[in-house]
Amino acid sequence: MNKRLSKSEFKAAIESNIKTLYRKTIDEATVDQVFQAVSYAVKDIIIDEWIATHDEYEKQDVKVLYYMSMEFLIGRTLGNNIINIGAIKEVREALSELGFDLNAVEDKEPDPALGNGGLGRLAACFLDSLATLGYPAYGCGIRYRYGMFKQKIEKGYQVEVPDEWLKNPYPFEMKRPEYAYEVKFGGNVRVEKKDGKDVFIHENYNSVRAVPYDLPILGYKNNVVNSLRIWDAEAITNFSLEHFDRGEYQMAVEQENLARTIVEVLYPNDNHYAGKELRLKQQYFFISASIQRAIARYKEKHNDIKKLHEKVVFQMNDTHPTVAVPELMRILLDEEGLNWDDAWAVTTKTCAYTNHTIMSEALEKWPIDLFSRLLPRIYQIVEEINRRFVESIKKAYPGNEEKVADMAILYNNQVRMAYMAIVGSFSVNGVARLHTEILKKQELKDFYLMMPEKFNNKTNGITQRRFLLHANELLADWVSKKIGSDWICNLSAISKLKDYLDDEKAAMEFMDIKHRNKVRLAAYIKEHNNIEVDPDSIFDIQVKRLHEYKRQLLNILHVMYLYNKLKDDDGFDMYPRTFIFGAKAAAGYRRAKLTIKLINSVADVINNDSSINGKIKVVFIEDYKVSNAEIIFAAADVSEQISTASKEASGTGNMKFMLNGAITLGTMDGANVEIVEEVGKDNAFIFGLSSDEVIKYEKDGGYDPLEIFNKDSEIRKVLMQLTNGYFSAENPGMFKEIYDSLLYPDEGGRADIYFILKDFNSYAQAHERIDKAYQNKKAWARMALLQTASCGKFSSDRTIEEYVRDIWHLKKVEVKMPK
Ligand code: 26W
Repeated sequence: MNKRLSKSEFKAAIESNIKTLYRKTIDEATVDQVFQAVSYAVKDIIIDEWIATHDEYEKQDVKVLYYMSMEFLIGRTLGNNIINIGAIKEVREALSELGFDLNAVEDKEPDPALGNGGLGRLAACFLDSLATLGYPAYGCGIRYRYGMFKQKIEKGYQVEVPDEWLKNPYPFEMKRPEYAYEVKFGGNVRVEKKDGKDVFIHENYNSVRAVPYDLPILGYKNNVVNSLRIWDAEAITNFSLEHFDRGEYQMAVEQENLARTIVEVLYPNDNHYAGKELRLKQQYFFISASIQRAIARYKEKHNDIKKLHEKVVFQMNDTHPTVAVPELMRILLDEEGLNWDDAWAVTTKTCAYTNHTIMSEALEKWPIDLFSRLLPRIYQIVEEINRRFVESIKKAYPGNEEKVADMAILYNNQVRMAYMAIVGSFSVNGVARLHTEILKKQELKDFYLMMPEKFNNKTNGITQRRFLLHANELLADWVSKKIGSDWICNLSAISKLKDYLDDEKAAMEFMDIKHRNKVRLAAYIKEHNNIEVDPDSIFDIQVKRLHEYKRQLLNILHVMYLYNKLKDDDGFDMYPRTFIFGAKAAAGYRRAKLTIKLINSVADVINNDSSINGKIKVVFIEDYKVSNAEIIFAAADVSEQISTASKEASGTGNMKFMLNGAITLGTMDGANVEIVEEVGKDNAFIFGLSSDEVIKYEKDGGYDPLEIFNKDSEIRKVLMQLTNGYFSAENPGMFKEIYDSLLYPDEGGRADIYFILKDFNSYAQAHERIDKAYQNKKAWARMALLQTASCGKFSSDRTIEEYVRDIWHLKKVEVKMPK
């Protein structure tokens, strides 16, 4: 096996691990135990490269990126690690000779789900690209005891089950107690004069010890191993039994509780701010620990803290890590003794901020009383940042009090985190061109006008190594056979496939692979849902978090409409279609959960109606997650990207589908715009309002869904079925809430705020175009192949190179290993 282990050595390592870990022979071992044994064998190989990488970083004294994120949705790592050390063939054979199947062994790994959706998965793709490109970087996050919940569907309803990913020891993590730091909460700040200077003393606080665990992040066959550092909390128990009477027992118990609760669970909200105190604790906990560590590391080699930004950059993944700004200020002021101006200059050259959403309900605004009680010293610093910023607004716009109200960090008894992130950063970026333009022209217009130089776009990307090389082996091999394997580390090379667009044999092979992947997904669906689906039908797939703006509701209403047509209209026919959904709803998001129930209720009726000859099947895949996503993307014909225009900042699922040859059915939203630009508008199915139209309706009104309801009998029929028990005979009123939301104004005075009825007909027409297009097999194959051939731009390698060029300014490092 590559340079260091032969197949037989690898076999020996697995057998020896089984022996030392479980006191068993390989013949007695379970697949779970083999998973552990293989993982430790792989880890053994990784360790040397891990050490070598960090030695090289030390030696070259490189600038380091700290990617700060509450979420890293890394998914299973064994398979990717084996690919990245270049040993997939050897390991597969070694295991097979020992009587085990690599895929089955991989299946035993828990999916580390330390993230919700887009933002967390993006962070994971970025780490993959950073390591592959050889850039020095740490991911900084939280070691949640429970990650994203597992979803069970019971009687059509979502049920949340805790995700115990640490039930068995996770073989790839390494505890690093030598880098533990104390993090303080609550208490009060006393000011003392010392040598004529104010000294701020934090007292009566509660504290925990933050202890890091490192996960190796492997570059592709380049010996680079970066670290994802996730922080665990432990109690600081340095009390002795004699002191119980002094109230220290109580203190110790409190600290135990604090430590346990801080890292207990990932908040399962995506795009929805809930304002929970524990969440703010989590934020400060991992940020304070990460920054303390970054500064200590810097000081090992450097004595001028004013040059921190030359060796360190902090990228804040959305506003969740924004306390980094005042925390860095605190350390520079209180611990390093800088004056305000110097500390501020360092901070604003070190911090950068990425915005991932314009949904107003996602914006973090912490109540001042909560914030100042939990983080008293940090709050003082925020006040001073705000005071100085308000002064600068007044200077820029004399006499304009409205600007102050619109832009101040502290306003209305709230800390507006996005504004603090912008003010404290040297770079502010959106995640797709349209999104960045909306930030500049609408949401953050005032900030853009005042500091245009900070704003820039970085269109998201995905790693082709997970989402093609690992997820779709058949296609990956085929692509490499046709054009060589350059695409693995340079996705733009995949455009060479365009030479095969009019090669019928190649197009047939491409579609044959798609078919085999559809058979694989069909088997997964049979096993998990007990539904038979036909791999010859069109696989039309929408997988992503469940959110009203993503409009799974539009999709299922359209399925109902098609079903009605099949039943009512003798002249109507359609190509068989399998509509596949996968989505988790936040546990407290009632309407999203009701939409899941609706999808399952519609599926029940349609799948059991033999009168439609199986023309439509509807499948809701339980527990959509990174590991089954890989199977799903590979099998898709149609990629549903149907958010209300302007609402989806970028989307990254759209890119994963494209990479695997699925054709986009979408609105002109997020990165869809750039996908269409790459494939050409004739090779995508685009529908619906533009973002400008949506924004105009939102501002000026003028849209009344009742007009559509009254005019259009087919839409009306579908909506009536939400209230007449057609799909919920046991409880006819069950979906009334959804019906009402589409027709009657909400508290904000608007109905159908995501323009579902407005876009319905245009969506239905796009589906008709798909139905027609699919029947021309040759043309469809060409179009599908063109998707894969055109996705070069959407590699996260490209995205990372742009971040490096414009924001981070890192240097590539080469790691050589002895042969
Ligand atoms: C405070 C609650 C909360 C939790 C998560 C607010 C906001 C979030 C995330 C920023 C939501 C999110 O994941 N946004 C997604 O980010 C992706 C990566 O940039 C984009 O592709 C998606 O369009 C965007 O919805």
